Amino acid sequence: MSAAASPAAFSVVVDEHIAAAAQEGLTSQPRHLPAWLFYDAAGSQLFDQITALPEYYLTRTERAIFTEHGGAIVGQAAEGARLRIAELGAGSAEKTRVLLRAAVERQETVVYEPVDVSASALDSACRCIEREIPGVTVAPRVMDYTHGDGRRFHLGRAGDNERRLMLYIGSSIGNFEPHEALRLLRRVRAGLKTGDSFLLGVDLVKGENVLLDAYDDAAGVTAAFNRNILVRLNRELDANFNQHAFAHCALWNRGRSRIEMHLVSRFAQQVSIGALDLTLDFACGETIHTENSYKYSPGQAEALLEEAGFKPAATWSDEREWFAVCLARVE
Ligand code: AVJ
Repeated sequence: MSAAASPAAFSVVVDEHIAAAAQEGLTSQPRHLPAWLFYDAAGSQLFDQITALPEYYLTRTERAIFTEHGGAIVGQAAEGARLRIAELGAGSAEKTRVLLRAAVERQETVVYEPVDVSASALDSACRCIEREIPGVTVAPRVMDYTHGDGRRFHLGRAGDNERRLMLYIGSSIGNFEPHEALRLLRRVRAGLKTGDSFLLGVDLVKGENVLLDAYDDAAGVTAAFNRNILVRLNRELDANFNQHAFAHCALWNRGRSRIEMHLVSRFAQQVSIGALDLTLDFACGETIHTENSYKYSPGQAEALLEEAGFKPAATWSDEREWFAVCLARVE
C-alpha cells in the first residue's frame, strides 16, 4: 500500500508534535521517546494510581513536608505581603491544596494560578478547588513552559502589594537533563519580579533498592504506565505495537544520578507505524528509553537555583531526607 492510501483508513488527525517525536526517537540509536508522551488520559490516570502506591514514596513524602511546614513556607514567601500562588503543571493539585489552605489561613483569600499546556487538565484539576477551599479563586493560565523559545511567562500583573509564589513541585524537574533544568529555571526567573519566590520539589538520592522499587512496583502499575506509551502510539499514529512484547525495565544510573525507564523487546520483532509510513526492526533485547528521573544530592537544587539567578532562602525535608522542598527568592 502506498503512503498516500493509509490516511483514509485512519480516522484521527495526526498530532504533528507526537509524530515528530516518535519519528526522531524511534529511528535514533538507542531508540527513545519523550516522557511527556506518557500523559494521555489513560497515562494520567495510571500516574495518579502510581502516586498512591506503597513503593512510590515521593508524593506522600512531599505532602507530609507541606502538611508540617506549609505555614512556614507560605509565611517565608509572603514576608508580610499578600501572596498569590502560581503553579507550573496542574497535575499536582492535591498537594497544592495543603499550601492553599495554609495561605487562606494566613490571609483569608488567595488567587491560585495553575499554568499548564493543556486547558482540559487545568479545568479538571482546578475547578473543584474553589468549591473545596472557600477563599481560593482559581485563575488558570494555558501556557507552554517547557519549550524554550525565549518567550517569558505572561502571568499578568499581581496587585501592587502582592507577591507571587511560583510552585514547581512533585519532582517534575527530575525529567529534565541538568542543562534543560537550568534553562527552565532561568525562564521561570525571568517571568517573576523582585520579592516573588519559587518553590521547587526535588527527589533526593537514596538507597538503590528504594529507588528501584518506586519505579518497578509489585502491582505492575508503573509497568502499565510505561507500556501505555505504546498503546498511545498505536492509537495516535496507527502503529501496531504489541505492548506485551515489551518488558518494563527500571534501572539506577548512578553515574548520572537518575532512574531510567526502558521498554525491552522480548524477542526479535517488526513494528509498523502507519502514520509515519515506517517499519521498525527490533532485535531481541533492544530497548526504547522512555524516561529519566533525576535524583538530587543535598545542596544541588539550591546550587541550580542560584545558577538560575534565584537566592535560595530555605529548604525543608523529611526525617529520612528522601525528598526536599526548596524556597528561593527573586532579589
Ligand atoms: C511525574 C516525573 C515526577 O519521575 O517520579 C513515576 C513520573 N515515572 N513513575 C517521576 C514517573 C514513573 C514522575 N514524575
